[in-house]
Amino acid sequence: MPLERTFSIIKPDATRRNLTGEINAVIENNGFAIVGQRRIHMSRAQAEGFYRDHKDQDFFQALVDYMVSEPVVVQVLEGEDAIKRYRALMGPTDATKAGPDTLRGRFALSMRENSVHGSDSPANAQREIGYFFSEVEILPCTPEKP
Ligand code: RTP
Ligand code: MG
Repeated sequence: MPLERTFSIIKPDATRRNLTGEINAVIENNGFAIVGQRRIHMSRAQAEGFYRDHKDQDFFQALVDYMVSEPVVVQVLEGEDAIKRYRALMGPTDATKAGPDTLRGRFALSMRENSVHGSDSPANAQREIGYFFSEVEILPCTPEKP
């Protein structure tokens, strides 16, 4: 199966609790390579644009307030079947329904403060990666020669 890329965010509740390293260890131990990564403080316009598909939902303003409340870490993850596999590793939006081995099961504080984001489709992965990264900022390692 060819390598696929997905887009991830370590959200404000996690950066605030110094969980970036711990979450990255889980990501890497589950067969993903972090091929792009940057710590940013999102502007309101950036957060609104990123979550534009949710703009008519009642939680939209609270979601934007939360996403601009502290710095986040934006990432490009690479691996086989990365989009589906990272969603599985994250666990469901509602962490009370998330398994103990998932990132949200381990780290989420609430429905909103659920520690991580991951793209939910190939089209969204492409849009979200392009929203925060240019191609020259994404740097996979060269495979070792046999
Ligand atoms: P994400 O986009 O961040 O990966 O999360 P998701 O697909 O699991 O969930 P989605 O439905 O896309 O919602 C985006 C984020 O909005 C916050 N949220 N708050 N009822 C609420 O208060 C509520 N519902 C969702 C969460 O931070 C969720 O991840
Ligand atoms: Mg979503």
